Amino acid sequence: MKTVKSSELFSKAKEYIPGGVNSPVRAFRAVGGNPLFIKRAKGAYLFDEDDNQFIELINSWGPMILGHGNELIEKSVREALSDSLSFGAPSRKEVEMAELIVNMVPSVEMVRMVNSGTEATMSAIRVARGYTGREKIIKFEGCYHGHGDSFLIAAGSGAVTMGVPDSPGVPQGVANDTLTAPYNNIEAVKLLVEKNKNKIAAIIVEPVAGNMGCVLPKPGFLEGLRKICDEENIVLIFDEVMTGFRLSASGAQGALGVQADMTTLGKIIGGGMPVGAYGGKKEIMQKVSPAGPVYQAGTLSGNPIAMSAGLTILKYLNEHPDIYNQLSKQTDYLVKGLKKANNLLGLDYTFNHIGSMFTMFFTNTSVVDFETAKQSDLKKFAEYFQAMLSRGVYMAPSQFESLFISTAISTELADQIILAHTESMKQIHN
Ligand code: KE4
Repeated sequence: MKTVKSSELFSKAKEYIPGGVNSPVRAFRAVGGNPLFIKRAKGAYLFDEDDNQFIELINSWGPMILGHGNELIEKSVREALSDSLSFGAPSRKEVEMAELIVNMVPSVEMVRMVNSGTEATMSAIRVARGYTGREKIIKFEGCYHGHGDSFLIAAGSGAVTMGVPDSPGVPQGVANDTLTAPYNNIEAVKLLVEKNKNKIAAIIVEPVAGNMGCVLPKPGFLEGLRKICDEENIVLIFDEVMTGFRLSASGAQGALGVQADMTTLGKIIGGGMPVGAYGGKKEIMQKVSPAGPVYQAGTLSGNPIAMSAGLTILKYLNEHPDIYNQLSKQTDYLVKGLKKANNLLGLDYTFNHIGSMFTMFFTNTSVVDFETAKQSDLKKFAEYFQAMLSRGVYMAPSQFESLFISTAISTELADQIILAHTESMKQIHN
């Protein structure tokens, strides 16, 4: 596969951009080799600067659920362009967008638009702290909520001590207020709550985890969190930046039937444009400036071009809920084919999947949290990633990411992925 132009671009990029990329996971550090520089995309395909073509299972980390170059979304953006790119003043589309999100996500009664998932989660915990007057939060190991200081925290020693910074630059003072528990471990949460009585403002969780690979909540886990939060007056925040409008027209909450007090959103709601949002119960959201004292702001929040793209994709998903059954069926077909190929090779790697999200873990243990996800053979994963890339299938360059199916993945393309997978697994297990 020719990669001359990508390699040249990567060398130049590293002179001007840290690591040559604007987001670390794109640098292929976990899989080796140089990243490919993408020139354009259409439907289920990415095309790189050396004109290599790939069937892609990243969907830009979630947003492109309708595939690349969706005519409706692009038309709405083109039409909006002639009215100027940004006003920095309230606009009709922001009201329409807020109303649509409130109508689509039952637990959201009010919503504030921001520009990324990170902004959404940072803001949500500030509001939860302002609303409760408490300072500590609980997050789960392996869940990622963006790069806000409060979230870049590893588990402290023992399950009941404070967190430790997971990155230089995160002050211990911030880490002291972030407690961590293993995903799916409700007993650990109860212990933390007992040890920090009336000090915990919020529990933030990915209702279906995608950032340690796809990990599903065990039956009773989310319900257990809901119960604890009700009993202890803790704000339950579902970080649905990834699952929002991915697992159903009302996200994981709609698919799994557990409601949050606050919800953070991103990715799909921008249709590919930079958009995030946080929302929840009216009594909580009324705390947000200028309605209330909790400050949060943003120059490009509710940007009219981004709202045009977001309105178009959300309206489409809201009016075509059958899409989710179609995506689930297609994902089931693909996962079945991948599993069958593995079985014929005597391999029993673990698959986790729900709706149009899935991950194959290079371990045969069941993966229910970050510790079990980390039992995966990362060297094997890297070999697999490169083998698939060489066969024209572009996957997430990390074992600890979920893959996504878009509506552009037809049965024919799924068969091509299964074939590439079969050949790749033979190659790396010889
Ligand atoms: P952004 O700030 O990247 O828009 O969103 C942060 C975020 C928050 N919450 C969840 C559940 C998320 O998955 C994310 C971002 N997801 C990663 C992919 N695992 C984005 C890819 C990247 O970091 O480049």
